[in-house]
Amino acid sequence: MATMMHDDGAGGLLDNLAELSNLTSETILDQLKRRYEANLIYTYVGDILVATNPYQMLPIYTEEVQEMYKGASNKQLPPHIFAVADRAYEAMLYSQVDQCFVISGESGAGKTESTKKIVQHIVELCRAGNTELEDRIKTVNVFLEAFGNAKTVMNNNSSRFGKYLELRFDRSGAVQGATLSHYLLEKSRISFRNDGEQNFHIFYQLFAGLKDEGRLEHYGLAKPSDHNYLRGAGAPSDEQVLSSHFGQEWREVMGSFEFIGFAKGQTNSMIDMLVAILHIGDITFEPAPHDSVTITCTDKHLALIAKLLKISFEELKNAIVATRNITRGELVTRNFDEEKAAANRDATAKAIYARIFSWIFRSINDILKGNASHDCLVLGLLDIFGFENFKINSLEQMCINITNEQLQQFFNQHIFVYEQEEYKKEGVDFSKIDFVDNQATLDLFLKKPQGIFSILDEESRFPKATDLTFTEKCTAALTSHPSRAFKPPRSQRDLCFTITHYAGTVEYQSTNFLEKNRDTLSQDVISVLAASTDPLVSQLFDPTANANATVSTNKRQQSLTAGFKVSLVDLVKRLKQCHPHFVRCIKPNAEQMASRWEEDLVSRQLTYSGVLETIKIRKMGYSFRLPFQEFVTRYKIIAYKFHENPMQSSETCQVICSHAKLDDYQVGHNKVFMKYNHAEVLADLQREQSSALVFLQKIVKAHVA
Ligand code: AOV
Ligand code: MG
Repeated sequence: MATMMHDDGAGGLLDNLAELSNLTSETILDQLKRRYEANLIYTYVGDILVATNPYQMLPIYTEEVQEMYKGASNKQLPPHIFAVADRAYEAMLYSQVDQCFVISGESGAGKTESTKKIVQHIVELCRAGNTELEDRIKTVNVFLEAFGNAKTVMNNNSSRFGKYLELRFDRSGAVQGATLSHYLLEKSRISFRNDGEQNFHIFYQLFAGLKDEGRLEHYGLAKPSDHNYLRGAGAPSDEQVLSSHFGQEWREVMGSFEFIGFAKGQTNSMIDMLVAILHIGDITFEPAPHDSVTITCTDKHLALIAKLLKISFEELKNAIVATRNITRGELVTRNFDEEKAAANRDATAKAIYARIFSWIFRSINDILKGNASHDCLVLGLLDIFGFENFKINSLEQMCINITNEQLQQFFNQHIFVYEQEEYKKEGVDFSKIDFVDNQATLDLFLKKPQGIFSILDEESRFPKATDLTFTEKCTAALTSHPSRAFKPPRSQRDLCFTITHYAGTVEYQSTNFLEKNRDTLSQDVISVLAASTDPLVSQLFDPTANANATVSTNKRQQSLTAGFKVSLVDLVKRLKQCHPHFVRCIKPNAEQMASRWEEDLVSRQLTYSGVLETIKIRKMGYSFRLPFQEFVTRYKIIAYKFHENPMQSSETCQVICSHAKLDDYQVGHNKVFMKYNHAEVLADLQREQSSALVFLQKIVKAHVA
């Protein structure tokens, strides 16, 4: 790892905080702050990259910079996200082992931007491969963000889903294909948003785009604020939607669909479905006798929805207000009351959107799959939704925060647990470093039968259960949980509880937890949509097709949290198969402003993410380690003559290390343990010796000739 000091003396800025001699929270904060003020947003902690969000475009991602960072592992360069990308790509080729990037940080800290920079650099590194595929991989982001991101109070472009991109390479490093998985789209945003938040970007882009194309009228649209799903405190005004960047973004989204290879007919069906979602949100009801409802919006309105979705008007009307079952050979109709009818309407809109989202992923995967060889190397990039703590937090925030909790645990395992286990196994001297282990908090959610998810699932299956009985059961079972992370509501009848997460204390409102967890869509609605004459609509709702083959939605009968748990386990399994590279994103202020440093906010993030402990373990520990055999093969040239073949033993490794004048290394039972900067020292010496050898061989050759 290249590391550098920018100026001398006590006031110097360190590229790698593991070099700090006086290691305290204050010195770390001081370094990061002064680096941030000098627009040095990247800093190493051993081999981990800390990235502080600059909230402004810095000229550090240009082609020239990219060129400079090619082969960065062997150069003395300041810390950079490109260097991390480069190192992972090199490591993959050198060791022929799959690698992954684990990018963490709270909402708005810069995870998605970091992911994009890594993709940008990796695509550049493997230019020799399938260039069309590389360009497609870069383009995919445009519409994934349009459909999956939205403005929240924490981030104007917040990812409302998690994604894991796997880039596949042949053994020589040429890109062969890519696969994208998505995790838990926050589809509730379609029908409900907290104050100050917006719906998914695509709806505003759609409006502005259709206006520019003069097609609003054709779709029965006029102003964004006419539609329930686009209203609310914090929604952009009509002028803002119709006369802003959204129109341009729409053209980019459409251009990307075309470039990636989506058929025009399918894109058009998708547009029809998006418009239908907005119109579905405007279906209104009034109570009618016998706990039923009458639809109060016009037939014209319903007919428009039916036309857009190419379904039967009558059947749509029936499926929205009631459900029919054949019971013992008889058709039984059960009417919905106002609340149920509204929930059914919103569930329909959310299901259409979620299925479009999954379909986009499936289509991308078909297009990007490339050469599906089994003998390939993988670089995985994980970009999830960051830790959230809003005024009102619901089941979605809970799943988001558990995912972050799980990633923190993955980080802890790698940085602290495995590390210390290996020192012990290899007989290496090491004083133990304590860290905050969050396994008990994960158990509080995930453990059977007494975790929050198990209790929620059990209650969801029980027709008489309510959000209150769920909250009461949690209180009874978990108030004295060993994690001590669960705090019951203040009053017995309150629908809330508090969890102390690794990154902060969050109060969850348990209102609607059961309904959200059941995640049911009326069978009647499914049947109506499956019978659509539009091939895409019917395909998305075809009950016989294995339609939703992506991780988050393939378990259609499962509850939301059961599906979530399966995908979380799958994600961790995949990450464990790779060698991880960690990027920790830091949010410098809550206002999303450039050049603004809020000490408390940063300090809190450094504390909960365990940066101080990480620096300690990186400073004291040995992040670069090689088995004797590999060490001797790579570096024997430093201490031995070309024709010599020393034993691949601990003694030989000692000889090489002392020739290289390494100061603080240890030789274990099977491996040499070195500091993160030793790799560079050894590589320099190895290069020097190799070029001297080549030079000598040339002279000898010339002499003999
Ligand atoms: P997130 O992915 O971590 O939040 P983003 O990557 O979306 O955060 O970053 C939030 C915003 O910060 C971006 O839209 C940019 O305006 C700005 N930003 C981040 N990184 C950079 C950078 N390197 N250079 C310039 N601006 C940057 V969330 O998805 O909400 O958890 O769910
Ligand atoms: Mg994001």
